[in-house]
Amino acid sequence: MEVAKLRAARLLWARVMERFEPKDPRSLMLRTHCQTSGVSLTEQDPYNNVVRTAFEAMAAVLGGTQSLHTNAFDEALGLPTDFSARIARNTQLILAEETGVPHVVDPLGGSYYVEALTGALADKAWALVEEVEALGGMTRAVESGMPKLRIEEAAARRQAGVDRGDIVVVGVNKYRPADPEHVDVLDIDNADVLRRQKAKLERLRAERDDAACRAALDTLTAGAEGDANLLELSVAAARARATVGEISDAMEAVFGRHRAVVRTISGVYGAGYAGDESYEKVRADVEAFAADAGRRPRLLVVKMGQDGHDRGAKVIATAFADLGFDVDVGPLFQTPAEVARDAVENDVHVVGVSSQAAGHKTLVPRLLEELAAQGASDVVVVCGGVIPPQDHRFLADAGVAAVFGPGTNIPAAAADVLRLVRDRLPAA
Ligand code: B12
Repeated sequence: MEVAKLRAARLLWARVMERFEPKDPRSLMLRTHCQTSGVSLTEQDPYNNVVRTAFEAMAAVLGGTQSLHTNAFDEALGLPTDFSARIARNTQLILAEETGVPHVVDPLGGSYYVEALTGALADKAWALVEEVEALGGMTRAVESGMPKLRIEEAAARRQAGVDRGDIVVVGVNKYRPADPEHVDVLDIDNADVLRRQKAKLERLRAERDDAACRAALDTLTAGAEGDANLLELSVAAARARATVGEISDAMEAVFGRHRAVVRTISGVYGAGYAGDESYEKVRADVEAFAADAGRRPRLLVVKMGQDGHDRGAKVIATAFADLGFDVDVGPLFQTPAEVARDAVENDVHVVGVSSQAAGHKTLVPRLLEELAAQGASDVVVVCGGVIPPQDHRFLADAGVAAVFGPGTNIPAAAADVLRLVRDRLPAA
């Protein structure tokens, strides 16, 4: 499939470029960089990821990529260590130096299957291009939320397939090892990183020519008011040692700041489970809770700190809603205090923190403090996302009721969350 994807992309690129009647025929040639998949890599049985990455890298080369990034096997646990990065690098060296595949142009060209797949993919992708064009182009399409919703639908459908076992993930929903493998994960001291970054900023501000920096930022703001080349002006500001934050502020003064609208989809996850008994059992338990408690269990799914990964949060939100929970979803980049306020205002039973960017050890304890300060320590706090097993104890000690990492089966997690909420309810 990935080989056909690259071949189809090359076809479509040439089709689009032809419209511009390029003077140099090389403009018709698509050059690509590929990264092997991160989302296919698992926390469970992580050495399987070496094999997955090797296959994916091979597919990229067979598809004719010009440049390649191979992911490390500890992808779903944390940032790579020197050990895991070396294996990822060597995967490329073996492909380049031992297999011989890079020496052949389009080695699968002419295969009936790959040609048919390439043609079918090109047609389907072209239909999408036309749909986007009909919306007025990609900028308009993004504004309408269409591409993001399609991605979220695909993610929810795939998650239902994995959770139900229709899509096999070795080591996760089939052939799961009895004794989980222990892997050393790179541990980063967030407080130390913050201290060092602040010191670096202070040094930069002390050493730069402030007048020149201010002038470059003012020119950028003036440029944003007109139709100047903002990239050029931003580069000039960066050369005058302006920070990314200051460069953004200079443009924000004119354009304001983008506020993403949180949209959620419904029914897509549940549809993947139609007629499934264990799924229906969880739904029935949720209904029973609603009957007993007078309202549905209410979950607030949140993203805190500098963490823009929202796919897991969205998948959880749609799946829990399909299972009968009332679900609120917070915006990206919230502070613990904002989350606590939302939890209180929405009177939720449970806050579900989805954390992918390793902020959990800093942000989650603060959230628990904020909840306590706002008189809401009865709210159950659970976490999900990329949280290495060695941090689970730390979070439990801080007051987190459960941690659901990558590979979590959602109906099972929903049953656990429901039980935690029931346990926390005052006895009738
Ligand atoms: C997809 C992805 C991206 C996408 C995100 C798209 C999006 N809109 O979300 C893109 C390409 C944009 C991206 C960018 C970056 N990424 Co990224 N990304 C990933 C990746 C490969 C998969 C995450 C994912 O979507 N998984 C699929 C979802 C469905 O799974 P999930 O989130 O784990 O959720 C499941 C469970 O965890 C659980 N769960 C999750 N939340 C909750 C909440 C509740 C309440 C419950 C009950 C359960 C639950 O249930 C879900 C279903 O099973 C991970 C690695 C990995 N395999 O996890 C890296 C990863 C998270 N990224 C990483 C990094 C470093 C980045 C970048 C900083 C890279 C860079 N230098 O630019 C940027 C930062 C972007 C930003 N603004 O924050 C690192 C974070 C390192 C760390 N934690 O120490 C990771 C771990 C990869 C790595 N090892 O280096 N990334």
